[in-house]
Amino acid sequence: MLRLLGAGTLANNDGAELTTAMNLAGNVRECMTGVAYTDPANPTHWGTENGETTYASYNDIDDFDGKTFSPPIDARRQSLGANYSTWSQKVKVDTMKPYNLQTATSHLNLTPDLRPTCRCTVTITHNGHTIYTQSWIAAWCDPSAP
Ligand SMILES: [Ca+2]
Repeated sequence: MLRLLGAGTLANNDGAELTTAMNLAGNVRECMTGVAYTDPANPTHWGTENGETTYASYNDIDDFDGKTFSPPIDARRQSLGANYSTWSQKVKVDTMKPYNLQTATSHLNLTPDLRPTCRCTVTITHNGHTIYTQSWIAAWCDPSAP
């Protein structure tokens, strides 16, 4: 009986850990949903631009590439603080071929119309172990199109 209860407790702990990880991934996805596809002032540049020194100042998707948030952030880009110090959110942004979303390609310093799709991936780790990974596709939209 004790063995059964112990197994149930372990399963509950694993479930709670996965739920937390899924929510932390959702936080990053929500952060990145509200920003531009490319930097409005410098659309051919990949990564953070001059002056974008904190995640609060990131204003386009590729600003998040390669960044790790630990402690993690919420959807409003606020740190979740010491209670989550053993968790991290790691972000990767890849340019994908628009006619084959399974294939990554170099973003070079192309304008967004020449690299119109990217895959955003957030990996959640807890105590150094990967718990959850989520990916989604973001696409550029020509603002001059009718
Ligand atoms: Ca930027």
